[in-house]
Amino acid sequence: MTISPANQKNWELLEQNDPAVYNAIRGEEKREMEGIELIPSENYTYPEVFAANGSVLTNKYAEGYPGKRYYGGQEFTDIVESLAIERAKKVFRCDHANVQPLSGSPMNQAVYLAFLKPGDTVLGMDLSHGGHLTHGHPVSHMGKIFNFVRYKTHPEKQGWIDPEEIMALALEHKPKIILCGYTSYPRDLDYSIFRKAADAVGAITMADVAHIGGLIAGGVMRNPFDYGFDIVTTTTHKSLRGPRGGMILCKEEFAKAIDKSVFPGLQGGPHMQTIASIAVTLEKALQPEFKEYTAQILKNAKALAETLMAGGAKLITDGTDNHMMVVDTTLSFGVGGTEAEVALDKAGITTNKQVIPDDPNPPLKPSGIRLGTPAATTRGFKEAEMKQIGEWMLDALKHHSDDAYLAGIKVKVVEMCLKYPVPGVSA
Ligand code: DSN
Repeated sequence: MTISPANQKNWELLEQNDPAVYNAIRGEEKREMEGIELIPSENYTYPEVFAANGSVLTNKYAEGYPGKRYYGGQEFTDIVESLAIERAKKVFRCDHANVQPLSGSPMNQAVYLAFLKPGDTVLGMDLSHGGHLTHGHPVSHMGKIFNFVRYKTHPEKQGWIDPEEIMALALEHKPKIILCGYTSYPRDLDYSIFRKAADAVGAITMADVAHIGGLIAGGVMRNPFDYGFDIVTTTTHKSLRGPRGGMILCKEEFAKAIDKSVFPGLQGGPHMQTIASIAVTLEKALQPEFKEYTAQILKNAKALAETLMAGGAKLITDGTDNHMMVVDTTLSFGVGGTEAEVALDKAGITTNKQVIPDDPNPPLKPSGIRLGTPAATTRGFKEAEMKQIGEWMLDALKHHSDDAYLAGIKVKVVEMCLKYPVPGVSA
């Protein structure tokens, strides 16, 4: 990565004046360079995003929207936000884009608050079956303000969504919003099921595609707008590879209410350094290489899933259509999700513990782990490396309490990782 003299000086100042923070950042760089990142919601962003995200735009307040701001000095902030909006509309083929949500939770909250009154009903996916906290989990504020009815995956169909249940729940509860999307569901969605249920009860359709936003942008997974969806939300840092942020994309008829809900309804000044970074990310997503990248994410996920299943791992739904796998480590290897996460960490492979559908165990001690391939693919790993990683994982899970054995795997992991630079980080 080329570092400008001023930028280099900034790092020197940080090292001198706050060595504790400086060293923690350097430690994280080393961790990212030496380990295999399999948390499905994480990625390595672009060098250009590091530049935009660490730029002077962090100094600027820009409440409002391009051409209609509450502070002066907006000639450059208007340029970056307009670019981000136009590129988002092109990438996702939609009428309108709001690029100001600070991240995933506020983006979903802004949609609910735009269209619902307290007590109104939303139909969304249960967290333990693949949904997200903001999809109405009782511990979330949204779950307390609105009446969320939560669908689960089919108990006899290996964790697959049950179309009949969606329609039956819609007819019974008459939600104002029908929400689909997930954080731990390893399949694509048939959006027409949700559209049909919404049409039957006059609901708004909303898809939270945070995990698969990049895969939709690359054209390798279905786009909810092709199925008549009204609103799509996505974070920008997962499969899209951008900075941490969120976007709300919608049909024209919802645009005004969405914009008003984000600002001034929910947020104040947008983070312009993030918005510039989102613009950079979306320009990348429009290039042919991005399509190849996203296709490789899916190939890598299949290669990893097949290796794990061949070695005795039970995957929820017995495979994957997207970038993600949920492994029942308890059933497969007699190892709980927490122990599996710790053992894999010791082997240099980062995953996260994960509840499985109808998990008998609590979220901090769940039955499985969740894996994904966006970060590994960014690094340049292909099917052969994924197969090797799968073998190491199987080995680590079978020797989960043997620290010396796990340390031996880590040596091989580090050796392989150092051959594949982390963009914007490795020299
Ligand atoms: N925390 C994200 C994930 O890991 O899926 C969702 O917000």
